[in-house]
Amino acid sequence: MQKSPLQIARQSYQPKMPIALQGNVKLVEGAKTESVADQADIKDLFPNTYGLPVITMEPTAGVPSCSEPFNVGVILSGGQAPGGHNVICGLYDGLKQLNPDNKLYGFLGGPSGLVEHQYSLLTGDIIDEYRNTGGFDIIGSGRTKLEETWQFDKGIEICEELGIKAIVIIGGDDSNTNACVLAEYYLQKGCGIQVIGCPKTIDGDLKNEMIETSFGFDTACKVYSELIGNIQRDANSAKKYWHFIRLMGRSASHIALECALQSQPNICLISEEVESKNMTLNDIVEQIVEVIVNRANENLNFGTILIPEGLIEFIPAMRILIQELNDMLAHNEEFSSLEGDDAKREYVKSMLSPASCDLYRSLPKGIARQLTLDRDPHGNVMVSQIETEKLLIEMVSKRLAQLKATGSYKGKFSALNHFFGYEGRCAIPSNFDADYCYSIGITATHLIAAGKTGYMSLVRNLTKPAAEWIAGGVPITMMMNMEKRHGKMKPVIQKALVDLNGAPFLYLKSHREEWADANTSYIYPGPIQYYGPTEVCDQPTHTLRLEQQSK
Ligand code: FBP
Repeated sequence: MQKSPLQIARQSYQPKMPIALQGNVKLVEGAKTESVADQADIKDLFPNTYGLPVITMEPTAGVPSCSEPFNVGVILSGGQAPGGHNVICGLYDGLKQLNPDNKLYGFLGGPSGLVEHQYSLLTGDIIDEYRNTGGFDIIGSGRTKLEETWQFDKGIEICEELGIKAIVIIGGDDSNTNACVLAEYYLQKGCGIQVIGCPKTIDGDLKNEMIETSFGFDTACKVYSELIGNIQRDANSAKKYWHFIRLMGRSASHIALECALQSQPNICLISEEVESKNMTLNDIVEQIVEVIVNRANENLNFGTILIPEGLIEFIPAMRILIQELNDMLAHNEEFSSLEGDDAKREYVKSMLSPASCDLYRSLPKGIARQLTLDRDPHGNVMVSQIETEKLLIEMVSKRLAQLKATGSYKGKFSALNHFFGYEGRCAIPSNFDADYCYSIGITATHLIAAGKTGYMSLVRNLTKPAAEWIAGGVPITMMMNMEKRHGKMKPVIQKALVDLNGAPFLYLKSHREEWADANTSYIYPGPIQYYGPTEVCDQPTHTLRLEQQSK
């Protein structure tokens, strides 16, 4: 594989680590825990993994070692996030440090690798190729859900064949929920296989009292913010375009919010606020139009608007429409067999409630079609495929034309659309993500060596220098509550949406009028720096800093 000079340099970067993980480690158990809500139900469903204590790792004398060698299997689950390879490198190094005969197997293509017995042995040569690199290509990822007992039993078969003592699942909230279900099942079966989760997702919505941030969020937001900054400088130079920029993040608006804090755009929509204010699509359009008109009055016919990818689902009427479509399209062979967009459109209209039908008809055809595309494995619409930024441009443009006709708008409106998602998910991890992920991997090894199961690898105190980070384990049941999925109540890790009373959102709220109207208050963050002064290279996200400062 040919490499750029930066790739070569990054291969020998040694991630910074907490003092506690630099030598031998002892595990200190705290008090027993409770789930965040629905304690009786969660306890009932997880009799063996409920109430476990939080674990903290402390340095102790001696060198890390274990006399009996053991094997571990690792799975990458869901969307790519920068740093995943370093979790695996940390796991590998941690295992070899404990006993050079320990082995690490990678299950290929995500959770399906466990079920279909697709795996490869990860050797030192392979691991070295992937140190501090972006992507999940070392073993691949996938979105198969591990939720049925026949899948769990197939997992036992392969683990017994390969002598695997523990499975590490690197994933988001759903994958870690499934990790806990698997841990519980294996305890009930008495097969002795441990399961440990690791907190991954660029979306930033796997966080709580214990998990300060999911890995990948830092790098992805820095990449998008660089691109937004570049666009802002272009906008401010040419002074002729409005840029509508949609950002990945699925339901939560954490990415859009963080990018706004880093780059100070003229407008940043936050889905959670739209929902709390019960805003319609027209309300959102009016809000954008007001800023455009005000800026046009100052002869500023340019600007930037950040749009979270999940926005459309947070508009109450749209949510009802999408829910109706989800229900209608679930395993609907009649719909799938229809030929052509027009036939499909007519079918959908005939099946919707009158209110949803009116809304569906009012949407541009392209957007309406995107709403009926294939669902994800959870039966949800894939928001990454809905071009909300184009919908907003079309609606804003129509509204401005009306205002122009009445003489209340005299500006020029020329808009460009962008969608940033895949550009950031496999970037070379920032120092923060490279360090954080490596520590998550090492921590997971210690949890396994100590016989723990049903835990998520935990590294916290992340706004401090890496040496002061605190490593440990958090019982996954502690993060769970009951939620409705496919019409049934299920135990799931609670997803963290943007907190409208939280410091990051309040910062945006207190500055957005100034950012909307100012000639320019843009920040141009520039690219991620890997080498140089610590205040340039090692800073965590604004979100993390503001959240930790407000505690
Ligand atoms: P995870 O939740 O699995 O980490 O994936 C996040 C994400 O990048 C979302 O931001 C986005 O909506 C989705 O994946 C896109 O999925 P796909 O990779 O299947 O297109």
